[in-house]
Amino acid sequence: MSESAKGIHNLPEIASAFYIYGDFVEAVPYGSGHINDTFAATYDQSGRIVRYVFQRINHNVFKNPPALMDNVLRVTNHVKEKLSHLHDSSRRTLTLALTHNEKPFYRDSNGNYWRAYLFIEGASTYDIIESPEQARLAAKAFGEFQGHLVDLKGPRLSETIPDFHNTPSRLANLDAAVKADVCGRVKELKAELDFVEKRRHIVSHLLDLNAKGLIPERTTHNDTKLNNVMLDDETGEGICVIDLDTVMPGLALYDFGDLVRTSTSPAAEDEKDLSKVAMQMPMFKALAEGYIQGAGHFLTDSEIENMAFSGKLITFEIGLRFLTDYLSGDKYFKIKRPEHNLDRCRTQFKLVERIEEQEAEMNAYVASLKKTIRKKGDN
Ligand code: ADP
Ligand code: GN1
Ligand code: MG
Repeated sequence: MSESAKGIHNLPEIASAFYIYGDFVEAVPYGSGHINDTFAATYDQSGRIVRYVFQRINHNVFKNPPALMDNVLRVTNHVKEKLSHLHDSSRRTLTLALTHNEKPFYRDSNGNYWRAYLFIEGASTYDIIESPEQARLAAKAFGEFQGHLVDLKGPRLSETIPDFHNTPSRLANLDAAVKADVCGRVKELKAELDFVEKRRHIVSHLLDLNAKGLIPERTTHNDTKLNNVMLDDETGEGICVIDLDTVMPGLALYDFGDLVRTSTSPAAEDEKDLSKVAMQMPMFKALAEGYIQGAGHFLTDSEIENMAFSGKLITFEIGLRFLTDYLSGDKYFKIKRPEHNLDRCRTQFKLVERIEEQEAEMNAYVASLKKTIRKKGDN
């Protein structure tokens, strides 16, 4: 978020809308998400300083914030109930503060939608993976999160962004952006567009398996990048899955795939030096182990067999989205420099190549894990 974004919002007005005990002190920009505007808000509760998170929901991206907040409330209440036996259950799922008229969001005088969460203290998010153990614990937390939602009651959750992980439709969006070429950028992108051309045939694979009944629709997170899970500062455990805006019907492999995308490479998502991009096998192995620890009991054979493929597909898909946004004039993802989305696209495509080089080994490792868990299940 730009510094001016802080200036344009009336943060004391937002603070006064929520039923939060204590005196509002300040709210400062926080985190490195690409979509919402996030602030760490400080309150003085009789001399004790406590923090909340204020978030402006990006309503250009999420067209129906009330429906989105209804999803978030249902999901957080469900997970909280499941974990209520734990002594620290309030750190293990997001907790919404309500407004004075008991709503989970506030619409400010400029038409922006805001929500407030308890700040999860003593835990951190990471933009870049640091160790296989971190990868294992992050993947376990996302796998368990999917497990908690298996018996979510009530109607299907609203699709907060339709076709969010529909890779064929993401490719069609790129094709349309190339055709429109509103910024005259197509001429610079021969290498990237050739790269896409060679991989057109992979985009519908998971949806084809879904249509054949081999991969079921589930309630999934859909945005499982590493910085969307908070790891406990003491134990390293994935204590709380956050950024719940895209929790909706999806395929489990979308979640595992995005973990591969964000937790196997030592390079930043926008690294310019592509020689730093790598698919580190120890990270992949740890992710696969952690995810199976969290979710292995409900995954189908076909889901497990496509874990490595999902990493390639989702990395390719997000690369397509960055490229589309670059071609369309950077309307979707926040950028900090003119070629930011192109740099992000290039790291994604490089990682796809790195995955392709090692896909056979990745598949062999997952097959060995599958054998172990299915054997255990037989006993
Ligand atoms: P975005 O959709 O823009 O990615 P997130 O919901 O992921 O927004 O929030 C951005 C960052 O703010 C997170 O990566 C995390 O570091 C921090 N954050 C979000 N919610 C909380 C919370 N409840 N407690 C502590 N930190 C949080
Ligand atoms: C966005 O909100 P954030 O920064 O966690 C995006 C994801 C992309 C990701 C790429 C709603 O995630 O889909 O994978 O950027 N979220 C939305 O870093 O589009
Ligand atoms: Mg986020």
